[in-house]
Amino acid sequence: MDATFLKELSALLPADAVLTDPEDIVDYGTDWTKTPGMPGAVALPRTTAQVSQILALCSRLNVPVVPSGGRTGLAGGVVAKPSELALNLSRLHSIHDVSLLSRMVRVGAGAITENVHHACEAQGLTWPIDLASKGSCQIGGNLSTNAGGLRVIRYGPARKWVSSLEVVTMSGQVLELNADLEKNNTGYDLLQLLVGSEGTLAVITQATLKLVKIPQEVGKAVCFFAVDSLEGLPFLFESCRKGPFEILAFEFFSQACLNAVTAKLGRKSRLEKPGRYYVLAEIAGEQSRDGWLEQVLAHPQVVDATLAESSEDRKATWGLREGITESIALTGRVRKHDVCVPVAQAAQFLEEVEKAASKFQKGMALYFFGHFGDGSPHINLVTPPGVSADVFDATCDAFEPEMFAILQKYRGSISSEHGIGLLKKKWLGYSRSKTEIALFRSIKRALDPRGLLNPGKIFDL
Ligand code: 2HG
Ligand code: ZN
Repeated sequence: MDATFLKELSALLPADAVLTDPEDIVDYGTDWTKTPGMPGAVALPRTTAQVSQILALCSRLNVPVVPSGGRTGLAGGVVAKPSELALNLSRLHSIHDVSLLSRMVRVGAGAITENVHHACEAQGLTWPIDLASKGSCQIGGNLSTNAGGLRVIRYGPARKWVSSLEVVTMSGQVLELNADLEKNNTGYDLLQLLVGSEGTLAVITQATLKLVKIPQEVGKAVCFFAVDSLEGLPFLFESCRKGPFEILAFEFFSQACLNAVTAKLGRKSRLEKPGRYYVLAEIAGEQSRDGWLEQVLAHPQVVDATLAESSEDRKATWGLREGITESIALTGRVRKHDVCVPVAQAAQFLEEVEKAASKFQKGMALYFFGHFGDGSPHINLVTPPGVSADVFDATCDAFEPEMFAILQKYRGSISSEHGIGLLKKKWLGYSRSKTEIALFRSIKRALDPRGLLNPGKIFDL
């Protein structure tokens, strides 16, 4: 990294806020996918003013910048190169008092999501974005990627739960977008443009988050079902939608996922009879559900079911779903896909993908799980035992175009929640037209004319 730049950067920040030792910086150049990366240096500002000065300096000296937070992403969005500065926002972690009147809380981009949940809990409120990575991920990253998580079916993604953003542009200008207004029809919605832009348009430094009442525990239960085929999933979803309760989550996973979790994490299935697929439906409400479960169980596709009502039983059932990513990671190399299709066609789409994958099964194993109720399954491709990394990679390279061609037929999205980052940009054209991508480039140039902010992420300029 250029010596003049490092000298000027060090003059702007306290000594402990600039890291250059390769051992100290290596973790700042990658995310949970472990895509190789190594920034030239890391800056750890504590204030918005410092972020602004750093970006102004980088603009003046033409140094590319990769913003990051908890680095729990799954698309390589924070992967940095030796010519790039990693700008890590972790030290902007303030959490201000919750406003009960407006039901909002102002936080720094580096506030850890779970800490925000804890801070709001005492007031009976929560930020309703619930992610498996909540103990490490940060609000800035949640908003930059428009994170989804386990309760999108009930609350929607992160973009619905933000009222204002403080951001810094590449030239160092600080902007406050929307100022906590509930309504604001004054031209383009820049706040919503920045949510989900993966740090390519501006750097988020603070956010005012919208909160909801913590959902009441009354009548909360987790139904766990085993079904014989993919067709059982829409049947169960429709049955739950018709049921006398509210659905807070509707998740599914395959037998292969259950095997991975039970084997690797030492957990047990909570059902006696195995199925090919499992559904975890979290429900709540005071109305009696007598007879409902029996009626569902009578369907030929439904093999077994159980209802977890106590908080321990609910937690144990959720553990089977929440442990999947970690357990699959232990089985070998993994390629992750987080697609979205219309919910009414999700089972049919998965059937087609399964069929297409059958001729590749010597070199890769297919793991389906995720957010069935949002039409957003996770498709993980995993190395089968005894298969080399090279064979696995070649098999995935051959299968993925087939999978995305199927997705395109359903007019699906190549990313429902993890974003495009670095890893999925070659597939962007399956979900976005040439005209849309050309507009993306125009927007990028308007905010960052020299392409210095998170270069090469989402698309190439
Ligand atoms: C989840 O839903 C996350 O658990 C991670 O989005 C999905 O590991 C994955 O592919
Ligand atoms: Zn997910």
